[in-house]
Amino acid sequence: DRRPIRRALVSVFDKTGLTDLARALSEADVEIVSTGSTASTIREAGFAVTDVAEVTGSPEMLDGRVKTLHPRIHGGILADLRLEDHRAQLEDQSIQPFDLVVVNLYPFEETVAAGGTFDEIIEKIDIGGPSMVRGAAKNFASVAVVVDPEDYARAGHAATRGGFTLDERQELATIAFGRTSEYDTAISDWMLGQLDGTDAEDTASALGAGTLRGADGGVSDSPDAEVDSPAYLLEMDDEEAAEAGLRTLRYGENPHQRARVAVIDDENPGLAGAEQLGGKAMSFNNYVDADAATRAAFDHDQPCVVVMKHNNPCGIAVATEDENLAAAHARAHGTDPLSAYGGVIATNRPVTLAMATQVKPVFTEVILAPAYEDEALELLRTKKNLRILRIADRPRGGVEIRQIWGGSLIQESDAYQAEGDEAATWTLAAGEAADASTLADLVFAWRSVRAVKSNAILLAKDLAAVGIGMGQVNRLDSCRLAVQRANTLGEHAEGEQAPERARGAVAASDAFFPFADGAQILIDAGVSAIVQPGGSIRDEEVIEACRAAGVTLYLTGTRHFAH
Ligand code: 93A
Repeated sequence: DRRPIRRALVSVFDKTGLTDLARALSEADVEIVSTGSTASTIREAGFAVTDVAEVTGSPEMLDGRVKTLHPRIHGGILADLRLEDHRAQLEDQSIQPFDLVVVNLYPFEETVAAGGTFDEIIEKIDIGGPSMVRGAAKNFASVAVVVDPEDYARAGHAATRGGFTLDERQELATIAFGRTSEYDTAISDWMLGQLDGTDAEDTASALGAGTLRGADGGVSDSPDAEVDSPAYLLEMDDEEAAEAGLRTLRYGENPHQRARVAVIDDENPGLAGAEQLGGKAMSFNNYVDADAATRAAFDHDQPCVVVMKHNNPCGIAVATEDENLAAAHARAHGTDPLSAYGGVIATNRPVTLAMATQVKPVFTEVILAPAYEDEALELLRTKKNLRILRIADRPRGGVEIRQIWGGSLIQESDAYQAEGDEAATWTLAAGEAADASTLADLVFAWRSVRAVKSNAILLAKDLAAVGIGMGQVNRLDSCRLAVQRANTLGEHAEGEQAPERARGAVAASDAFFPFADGAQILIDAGVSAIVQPGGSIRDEEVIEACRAAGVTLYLTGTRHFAH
């Protein structure tokens, strides 16, 4: 399947190795057809060469923009010589076929790198060269194509040995398409860099390019400079998205926002690829709350139930050793029964029928658990809208990425591995050491408070939150809110007053009290013990307030902000 080389088209910008190639081809009696300065270089070296203009019958035009773009050239490159009909057509037009095409392209990349002007760079976009290369590569059945001076020696050698084999021609064609593809990518990247930021992004996503260039907006050799265009993640069609592990959501945080969810690791799909056992499709906000809920539930080693609303727990409780999960759910629901309406429930244990029976009457958006007892699942499935998800046991720790303007924040996830999280390491700063049940509540409160958006104050009693103050811009207000919610939201019969649950509760604060005033609010409400990191320059004032009231105060030395 060798094809003898009788006629070669040679058009090279870089003349490296050209003379040696011309010599080898001449010695093998190959006719060389060449463009302007390629032809003159060969001729000056003393070898015979035919000018392209002689073949086409028309002169180079438009400052060289049109040299080889002619049927007498491209017919000779593209004819499939295995076909009788193609051979006949060439004969009709007296076009002679080429057996070898040797081209290297205008130095576009080099001109950009050398800081050429806009017009210089545009002129270095080779049109005729890639056309010949692509034509010859497509027609590797009949033609051999060489784009790399490194391969000239091979070409000369092949000419004397009866030509390249089919396999060799196919390999050369593959190299050739690699080169034209690289060349066009360089052009496309440079063009994109000529647009201003907004246009570049729009254009990139309209092209489905998927990548944008680095901050300099220019061409970079380093693929590291490429960043994923978030717009592209929404713009690609559903089929493409599915291939990339993306699923289209009905909408985003609000109905006018398009949205998708991406599974990063098929092996560990986590929440993003969790198995849904019932209910409507998950929404964007469902995922946000489900994420926070599962994290909070798996922060606890004991059986735990969390009720999440708007990324904050409105209920959280754990079960004691001789209790079942339903007891924890009842207490978590009891933290704030009003807000539990429309919540997302997560647990770190299999859902029992008893728990499912309690969940059923409460309007709930999503329930997530590592497993469901058969009867529990059957019962929950009678609620057509309730999204039921089976999740793996959620590991603690890992790495998390949050997007900011122009970049990302990357950090180790917060987890209870920090020094100071073990009660044994806490410092008793005021009052008497807590008894076993108070200490258990303090440990529960400390483990739960980090699920609350800062500034966070969590009041707990009997292994359940009873009052949560979340997301306030000062700690004093979070203390007020925790107490107020503890004393107004407890379950009570109609017409009866809500139980004053702050009295006798314990309190956890996610970060130190900058002043004694916040702690004083808790003390006045009757909390029996407080756990907080400490570390404020006014720690002494806080300690003194607790001491004066006989309130137990532990310092952990560790804080757990959640912003
Ligand atoms: O200007 S082009 O885009 N138009 C053409 O028709 C054409 N034909 C060959 N560029 C063209 N070439 C390129 O010219 C080749 O890719 C090669 O890089 C260069 C060789 O020209 P010369 O032999 O005059 O140095």
